Amino acid sequence: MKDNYPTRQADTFNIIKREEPVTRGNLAQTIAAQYADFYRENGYVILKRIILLDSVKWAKDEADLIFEGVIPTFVNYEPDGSQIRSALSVHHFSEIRNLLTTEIVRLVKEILGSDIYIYQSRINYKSGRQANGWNWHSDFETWHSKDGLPTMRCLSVMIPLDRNTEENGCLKVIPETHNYFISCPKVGDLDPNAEFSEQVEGVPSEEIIQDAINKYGVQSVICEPGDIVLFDCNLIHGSGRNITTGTRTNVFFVLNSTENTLVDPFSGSEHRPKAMAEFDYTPIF
Ligand code: 6CS
Ligand code: FE
Repeated sequence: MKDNYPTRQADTFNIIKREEPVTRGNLAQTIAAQYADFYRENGYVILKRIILLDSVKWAKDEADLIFEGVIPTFVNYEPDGSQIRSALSVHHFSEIRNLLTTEIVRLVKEILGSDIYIYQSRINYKSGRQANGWNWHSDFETWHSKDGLPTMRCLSVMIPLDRNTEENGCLKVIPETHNYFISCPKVGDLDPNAEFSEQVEGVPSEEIIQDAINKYGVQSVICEPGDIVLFDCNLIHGSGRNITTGTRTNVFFVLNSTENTLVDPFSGSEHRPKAMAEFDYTPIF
């Protein structure tokens, strides 16, 4: 398959214009026009009070059991190994899965204009003071090069189980950056787990990030239980450390179009573990 977004192959940065549309379906039926426009223009949107607080509470209890190791799943550790950073394949657990309501699925199907399946599900814990942040990156840059995700017909639904604040390291986004692909240099063959816990490859240069910030600014995605955040797979995002003593637990469902299933990784490496990029393309409803 032709590679429209080559990355991690040369030793330079390169900016490529996005080819595919950000939204496809008739969103007017599922979401107020101003939210649809905001998402298309900025690459993300916060939808307030979408999920019942009871559902969030039950999911948080389940997330705690996963963090404590009572419920086993594929986990990824902080770079210093001190604690769990992310738990993956969490859509197999009922209370977590229940967060992804039929209304959310219907909305995402409308945005992507097709059936969808779960590409990746995870909980990012950022539990207390040892928790590190994330460097600026586009998820699509990793997923395209490492997993063989062909196009940008994919997005993340973030569901906060705790209030997300500046102090505990809320998600930060650079609006409008979803419209350009930033091709990054090759760094080396990193272990997928190491790469998952600390984005080293696929990080745009400081100059490119500074230019984007000068143009579009940085938005802090302050949100709370009950809300959801949708963000495009190519939006540049990152986050800071958690400097509080509390937790900042967020669930992510990465939803991909069934018309955008995986091919061989474009950077030529082996596929990552399936918990990072599922091969089960069964549509969800
Ligand atoms: O590599 C991944 O798939 C994950 N890593 C980061 C830093 N962001 C999103 C994604 O789930
Ligand atoms: Fe990310």
